Amino acid sequence: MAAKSGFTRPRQRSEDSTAPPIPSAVLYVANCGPAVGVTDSDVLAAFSAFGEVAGVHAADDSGARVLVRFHEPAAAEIAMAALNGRPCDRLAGRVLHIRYSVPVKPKARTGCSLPVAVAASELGVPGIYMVEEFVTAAEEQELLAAVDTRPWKSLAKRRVQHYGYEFLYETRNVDSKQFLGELPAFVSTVLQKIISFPGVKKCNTKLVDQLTVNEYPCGVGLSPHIDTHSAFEEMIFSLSLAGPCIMEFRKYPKGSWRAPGVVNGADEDSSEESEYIRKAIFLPPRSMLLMSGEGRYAWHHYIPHHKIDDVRGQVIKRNSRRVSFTFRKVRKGPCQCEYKQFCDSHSKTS
Ligand SMILES: O=C(O)CCC(=O)C(=O)O
Repeated sequence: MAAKSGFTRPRQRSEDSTAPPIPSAVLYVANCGPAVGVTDSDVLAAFSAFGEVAGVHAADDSGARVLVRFHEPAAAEIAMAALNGRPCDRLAGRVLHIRYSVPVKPKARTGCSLPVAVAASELGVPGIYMVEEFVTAAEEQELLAAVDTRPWKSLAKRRVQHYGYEFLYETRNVDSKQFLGELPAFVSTVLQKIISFPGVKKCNTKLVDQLTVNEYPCGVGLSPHIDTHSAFEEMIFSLSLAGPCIMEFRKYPKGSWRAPGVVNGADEDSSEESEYIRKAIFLPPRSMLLMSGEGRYAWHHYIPHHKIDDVRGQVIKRNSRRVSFTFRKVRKGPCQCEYKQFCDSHSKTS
């Protein structure tokens, strides 16, 4: 969406920067969008009070950030002064966080496609494990049928369901005090099987207690992100159903953790660092992926927004949908990982 609109999230300004932000006619508005109950027409009504609005677009696939494009930069400036960090009457007192948006930079062409691993042992990312045919075709159909009879929540480009704890896209965290209940019975076979998954560390309590089901239509992927350390424990399992995809892992050598909603979940065009290590793995339907250790804590994972994937010269079409079941365990205290520069718990205590 950001790429379609031609604008994206501005760079994070360093704290000691004294340069004022450069005004533009396009505002990047956080805490606003369908995931937080605000429709495009609500946004239009709220911002039209300051000048003629040329369009409202999703800023990324979070459903909680939009781009508001004015015809005149002066109108954007007035809206910014009136609404940034203040309750907006026309949006039931919602506090918006607004910055001037910037044009999307053309992507650097590498000239070569990324080799795609078909086994975790070939991937070269520590802590990543993958098992093919983790569930049978019959179990896959049962899991899909179970979620298809339950209500979906629509985000900008995909649909989700949450069990155990609600995942909050605005903060990329959970409210650990709001327990929704045990994980549903339809995943009990999966839960039994993951105990003996390669790479699983022994655990005296439940291995997982939160489930996010994602349904991606063909051509839709997921923005690069590291799951917030303070939200979830070390092991994250993701079961692919209904269709295949490629998952890319990115390590930013100078990478650091930034506030949720700024880098975590940012759209793919807004990476601030151009240099990073890229690795990719093919995830067939019915495969289970475990992200743990360095691969979970220090590498971003990302699903490219493709309709077709090139796996070692073989063209693999994405299906009409891919449904993933991501199992995580909600963290109850601060994260004690050794990857401090990626850790929000560390940044809060230091
Ligand atoms: O779809 C997947 O396999 C991964 C989902 C994921 O990373 C997420 O929900 O944060």
